[in-house]
Amino acid sequence: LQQLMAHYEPNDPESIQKSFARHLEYSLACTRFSFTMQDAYRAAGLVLRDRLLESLNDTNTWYREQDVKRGYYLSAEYLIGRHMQNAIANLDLEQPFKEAFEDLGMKLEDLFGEEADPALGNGGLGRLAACFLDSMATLSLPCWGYGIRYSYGMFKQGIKDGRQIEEPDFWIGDGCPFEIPRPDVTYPVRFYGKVEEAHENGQKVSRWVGGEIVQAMAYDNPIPGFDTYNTNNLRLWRACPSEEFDLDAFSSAQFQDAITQRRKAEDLSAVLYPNDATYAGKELRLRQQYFFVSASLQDLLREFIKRPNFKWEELPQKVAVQMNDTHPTIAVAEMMRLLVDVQKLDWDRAWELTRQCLNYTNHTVMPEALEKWPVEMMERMLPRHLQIIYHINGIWIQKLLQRWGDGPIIAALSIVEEGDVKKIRMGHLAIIGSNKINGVAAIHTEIIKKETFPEFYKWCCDNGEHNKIVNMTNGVTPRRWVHCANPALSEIFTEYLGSQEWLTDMTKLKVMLDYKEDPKLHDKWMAMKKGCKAKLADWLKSTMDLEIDQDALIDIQIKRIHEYKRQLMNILFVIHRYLELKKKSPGERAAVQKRVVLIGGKAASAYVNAKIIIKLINNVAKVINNDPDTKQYLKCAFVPNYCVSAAQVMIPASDISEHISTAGTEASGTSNMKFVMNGGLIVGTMDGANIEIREECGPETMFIFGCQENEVAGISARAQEGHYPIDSRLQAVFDEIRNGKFAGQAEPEAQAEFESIVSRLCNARAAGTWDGDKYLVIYDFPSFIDAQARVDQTYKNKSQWCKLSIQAAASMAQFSTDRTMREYAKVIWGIEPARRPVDE
Ligand code: DL6
Repeated sequence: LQQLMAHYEPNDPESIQKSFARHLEYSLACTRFSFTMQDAYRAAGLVLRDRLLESLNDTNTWYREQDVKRGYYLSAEYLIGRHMQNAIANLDLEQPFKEAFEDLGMKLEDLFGEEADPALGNGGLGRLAACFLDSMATLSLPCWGYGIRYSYGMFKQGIKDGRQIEEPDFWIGDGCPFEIPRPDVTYPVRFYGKVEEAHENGQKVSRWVGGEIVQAMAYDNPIPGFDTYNTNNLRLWRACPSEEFDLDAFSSAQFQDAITQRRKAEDLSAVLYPNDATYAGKELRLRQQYFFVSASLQDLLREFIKRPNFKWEELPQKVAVQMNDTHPTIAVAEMMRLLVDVQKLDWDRAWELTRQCLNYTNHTVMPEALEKWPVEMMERMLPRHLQIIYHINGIWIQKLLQRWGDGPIIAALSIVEEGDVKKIRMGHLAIIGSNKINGVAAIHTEIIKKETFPEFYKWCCDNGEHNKIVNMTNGVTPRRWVHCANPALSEIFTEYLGSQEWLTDMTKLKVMLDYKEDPKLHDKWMAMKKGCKAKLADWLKSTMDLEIDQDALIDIQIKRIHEYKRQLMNILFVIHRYLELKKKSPGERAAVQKRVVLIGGKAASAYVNAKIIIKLINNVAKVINNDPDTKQYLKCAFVPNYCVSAAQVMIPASDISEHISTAGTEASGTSNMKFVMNGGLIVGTMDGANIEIREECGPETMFIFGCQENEVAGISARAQEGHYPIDSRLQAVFDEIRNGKFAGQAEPEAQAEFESIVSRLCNARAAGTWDGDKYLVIYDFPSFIDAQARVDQTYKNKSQWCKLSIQAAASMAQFSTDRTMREYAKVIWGIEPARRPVDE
């Protein structure tokens, strides 16, 4: 058997075809005469899965044999996107797959189109986690991801009468051919119950008993690296009821209870919370977090303990854990529980190990995203953890008192927030229990030190731990975001560089700078953009029946809808552009640069203002696109259901994209990186990673506008004093909205909403609060208009534009997640690559 199993599935086209036919017939029970495209996709997925499995198992064996230090990424969200195209590329199977399927009369693109888009995340944080997985595998880093296998991912966004509607996304409907259920890998996870004190061998011990137990079952998702034989794993946990069905209950009144209990267990991993930057404080959310954290830590400790002659002292040399935002930070208390209560280590030793192994990333400056759990809830649900947290806090406060004496800083630094509702601050727990804390772009890391956690930073500096808070600028994977999303651009790079090496070392792209003025390259580059625009046009036509002029400048803003991201400012500018066009004679209009403005993104279901902004965009689009005077020159659309696969079509086609958050509010942004890698230029503020992209690519490649982060407080203060003039061009836009141009009597509800948005912005006295122009739309608007005018002006000169586009795309090496992951591995985790040798 060992010999039989040692053989690898061959990768030539004929073997792929045979394997495909076998899966169609035997795995999916199709017949030669009847199978659908969906069947074909699933069978092709299984062909890939066979190969992924071989590599996953061998990689893991290799890591074990080498006894390497392992990294574990704990994240409540992974916005993975479709697997198939990426897996084919990373396994280096593009050519044989293409041949195999073309020979069978099928196009690979059609197969790709059959795959559901696994959206187990909300936005930036989840997509970043997915890019990290790709880079960890590509760098042969022995790292796994852990998360939740939600049955329903991010909701599907529909638009009805201009408003967002949310539909469930049952992405695993017909099963996902890429995942591997592991019924043999399950862990019990307890909730509720009580803590009993007891004595064991003369020691006082705590026992968490009673309550309910849910089983966490593993589903493995192989993550193949590019240009390596390593395949890592994303292990997602599904909640299952603990006990099998009690048939006796059929005849008793407990039957209903039994069903309810089972359902409650299954509910745990049923749905992803659709909020990104706001924290809702719901009990199910804490249950989800503890569920996946407990299962993951049990699993990784089991792996550690399995090593021959393991010693607890070695844990930090063998294990590094990254907590992705506050969502998994109950890990601090759970690690302590597992080490103290289960493994019987003494407290101090366990605390040292915990603190050395765990690390925490902050992803947002929005204070409302830093989770806090009511003590009452935690006491009921996780009574032992509350005890542990109190104990950690007690020791921490003692340390603070010893150094600084009593004062307000003690309350500010405590894990427990006093008040009407006493709460546990998970951000504080994470910082105290971590080895390193990091921000996700240079400006963001500075804000964390000075504004989000200033007292902690003071503590670190006082203790000589200046490097405890570090910066790890985000990135994106060039495999998905250039090679798969934009094959034509990938071909250009490969042609000019003579190899695909740039896909694992983007510094190689600097060579392109030598050709940035070369007319031959310009021709190819423009043809590439044209092709991407044609693809976008087809996609818009087929998905939303929108026709666009492919010669127009394509201007895109795609991201979650948030007031701080200022989609509102974008649509106000579109109205301004429209009004300007209307003023012109037909002859004058013809001289204006044609533009198509596309805006897409989901709003959290309870985020009222964000939903009004979506409605406004749709209503403005309706007016503009139907105005015979202007529709040739300006088109605008809200693109529904923005998701990873939509991004893969939209991003390559853009000429410019909007990254226009108020300075100091966007932690990093990552779509900015994807756009520039695809030769799009940025209209942006000095915020997040825009700042670093500008440094790398050159200021001439970016249309920067707006106030700087250090000016925001002063401007807000002046605004509150009433010194907040409104530019006449913006005033004209406001007047048009108020006069009912975009809703009016036909839609009184929408009219009232739009007016309320305008009034709120103009309520200068309340600026700096939720009620005023908190995000300085009015202040930044005139310079936004200027930036857009510079865009039009620059775009007139096609070869200048092309040169800037090449220059920017070729200067993006810093923003590959390969660079980011190398930094995490070196600075935070202390993990080395462990490349699996070539198989004989
Ligand atoms: O770090 C990834 C990504 C950043 O690029 C975005 O700037 C930031 O908004 C996003 N944050 C979230 C929500 N975070 N929480 N909690 O997605 O992270």
